[in-house]
Amino acid sequence: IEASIPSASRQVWQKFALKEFADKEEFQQEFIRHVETTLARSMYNCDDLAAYQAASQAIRDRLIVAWNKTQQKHTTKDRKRVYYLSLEFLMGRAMDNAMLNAGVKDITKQGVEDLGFKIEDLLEQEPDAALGNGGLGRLAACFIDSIASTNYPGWGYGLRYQYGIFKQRIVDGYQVEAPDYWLTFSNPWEIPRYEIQIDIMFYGYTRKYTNDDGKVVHVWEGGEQVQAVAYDVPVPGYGTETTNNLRLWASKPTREFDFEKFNAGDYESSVRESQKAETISAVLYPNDNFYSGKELRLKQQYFWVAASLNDIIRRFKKTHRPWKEFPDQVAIQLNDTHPTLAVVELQRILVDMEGVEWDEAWKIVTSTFGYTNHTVLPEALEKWPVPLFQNLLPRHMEIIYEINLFFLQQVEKLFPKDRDLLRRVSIIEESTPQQVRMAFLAIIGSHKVNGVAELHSELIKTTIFKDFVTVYGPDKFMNVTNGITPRRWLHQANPQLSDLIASKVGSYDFLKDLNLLKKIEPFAHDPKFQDEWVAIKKFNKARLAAHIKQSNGIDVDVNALFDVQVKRIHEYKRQQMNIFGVIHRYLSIKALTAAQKKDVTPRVCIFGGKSAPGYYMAKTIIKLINAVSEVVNADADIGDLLKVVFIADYNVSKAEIIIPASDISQHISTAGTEASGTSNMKFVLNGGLILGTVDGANIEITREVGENNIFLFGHLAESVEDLRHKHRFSDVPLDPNLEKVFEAIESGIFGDANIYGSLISSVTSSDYYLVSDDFQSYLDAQKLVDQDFKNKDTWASRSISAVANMGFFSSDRAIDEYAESIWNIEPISLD
Ligand code: GLS
Repeated sequence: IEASIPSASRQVWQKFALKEFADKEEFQQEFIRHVETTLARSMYNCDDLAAYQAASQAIRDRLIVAWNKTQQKHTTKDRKRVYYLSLEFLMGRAMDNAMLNAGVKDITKQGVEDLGFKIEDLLEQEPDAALGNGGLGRLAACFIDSIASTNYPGWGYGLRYQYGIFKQRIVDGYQVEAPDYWLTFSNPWEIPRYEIQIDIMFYGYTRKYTNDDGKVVHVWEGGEQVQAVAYDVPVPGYGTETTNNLRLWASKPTREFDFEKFNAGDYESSVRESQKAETISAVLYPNDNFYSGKELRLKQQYFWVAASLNDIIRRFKKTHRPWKEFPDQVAIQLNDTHPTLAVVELQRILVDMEGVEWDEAWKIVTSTFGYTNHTVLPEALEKWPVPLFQNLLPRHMEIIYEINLFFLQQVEKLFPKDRDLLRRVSIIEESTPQQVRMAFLAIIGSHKVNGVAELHSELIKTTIFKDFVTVYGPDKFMNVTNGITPRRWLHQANPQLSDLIASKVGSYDFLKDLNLLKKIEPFAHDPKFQDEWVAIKKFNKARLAAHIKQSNGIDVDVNALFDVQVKRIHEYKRQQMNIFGVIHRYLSIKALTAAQKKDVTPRVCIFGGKSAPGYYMAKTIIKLINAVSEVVNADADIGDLLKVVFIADYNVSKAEIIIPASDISQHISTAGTEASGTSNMKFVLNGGLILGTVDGANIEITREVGENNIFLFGHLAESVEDLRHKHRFSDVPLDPNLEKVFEAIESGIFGDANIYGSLISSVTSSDYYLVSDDFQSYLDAQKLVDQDFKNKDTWASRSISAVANMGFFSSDRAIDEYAESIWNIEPISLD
């Protein structure tokens, strides 16, 4: 390596190599150095923000020492690595996690206290890195935490959006979006790599010629160029020095951006061109589980995929191995279909640029990629119109046709004369215009395809990808049930519960081996342990109550049952059913006598979540929740028996406050629609019980914690199709309780009923999400919750048992499964 220092000089380097700070004083020294030099401030003008920045710079320096060591080790070991390609990394805040994983939490806490600050105040200064929409993006964040914590060599690749998911305000009950410009103050957790610049081309044309060896060579040229610049985010593992890398790409104009115009004095239009380049990575598309076929989105995808592959290949080439060994060194995981262009791009690089034969190249490609599907919802499946695709990426379009041709020939051989099968599995959908089916391309280009919970993995084999099971056999398809990192979702969000568990487990080892939670099960019926357990829940509820008071001005009673549904607002997740249930509860309480009211279990119904900006129905649901909240909370007949709260701008850092405070959380999607869900796991891990449908990971949670420790209701996935059919072809009577709820809304007690017309008619006409079919069963389950919550001891023991059995849902377990059965990689120890 050219830039390496000659051996003779290395001693000096080693002598002065940066060391990790070992104690409080060393931290303070670094802190003050950053205040005085990096920030150019002093003790006379150091506010909480400056203190946060200085502290995070000091911690970041420490991460970089470990990061350098890790990268050197991984380079010299030269073993296979995994690259996790995800358009979303919903990281949240970094500082608390960095302190914990780097093992400097106490040092930092005491260190800043002596200097006149409180650590909690500093942590509050950090904006969330909200580069994702919901579960899919947060899963990627948990996964890279686990890859580092389990010592696997692996990088994440994503986009460095300047605007993350929008900020949500509630105005007059409606969602209003504001841009999330999260980089106002420099981001201490990223290292710009201005030297890593990669040219990316769009548009242009293709041509071919025959070279001197008689080989046909394809060229793609004449397009627009932009540059990808790398920003590295260190990802520290917990309880290990391993610190991996998350590389995020930002788009910049190329150096030669339009010299002609510039020289001709047309500065404005030359600058406009350069601004256009920067918009590629400017903003995250705010849709969850929904495809919107915008050209800029396809540009983002190609930009990110091309930069990442270029980087991966550059690293591979340094080892001077033959191409056929590429899959022995590199595993690439496609997080949903968003990075599927990588399949085509790798084939293009191998065939067009590196002169590898098509068949050999295709073998390398398919051995390299794995594809994770995250949804069966038809509206979420990516299909790009051929004309748009062809214009933006002409050579890629040709290669896709070629891949499709070879694939269909293979199918034809296996199933001669089945023309309909060929039509069904073709990458190109024969519609007008034709469409490129990205999921099919991802399946054909990968050696393994996985779903994210058992039911979901079965469903993809029997519904959307059925024909591919026919073609490839069942072995290509597998399940890896999602998981969550216990570092953030237990220890960081709920430090007291983590401490209590540690007192029984005997150490914090459960944060690395979550199955050790089993050790608390013998204490499920221990009154003293129960008391401590319940006191912590109450503390967390008080913390949330204070937040609610501050943000909504609503007083809630911490002794009431806290019932929480926080997630993206979507019809399939059925927040509408929840709010209809709340209205039913409200009407029921109002009909009670004073004596009867004494038996009511007081409840606080808490909602949170963002709607996609263009999703009318979801926005109407938010409006209804807020309208009900206003009426119910102001009703003197009701008092503390029922409160309804919509917490605005739900995000990762709010989740860390909300989740530990729940008694019951709702995961009530129509059976078969929620691929997995991951917040369900977070709630149970924090001692909350679930009210849920037989869907996604709820099913495996039930298996692990036992049927007594979860409230299940509703129709099963296998009945959904029949029920929908009935709604289409006959008059299904509306559930009578739901009818009363609709009458109440239509009477205007929650304001202008016209606003909710479409919400009601979606249930009364087709009821695609089976709200009416499940409503009675839902109310019954709710009744059981009310009754059971009265028995405090039993409730506590169920909560403890449930937590004791959550070991399976660590993302460390999920990553081990991916490593073993898809990536074929092994951990590397740093010693
Ligand atoms: C999602 C699913 O909807 C969730 O059920 C799943 O838990 C998550 C991670 O696998 O992926 N798919 C999606 O498009 N957004 C999601 O949150």
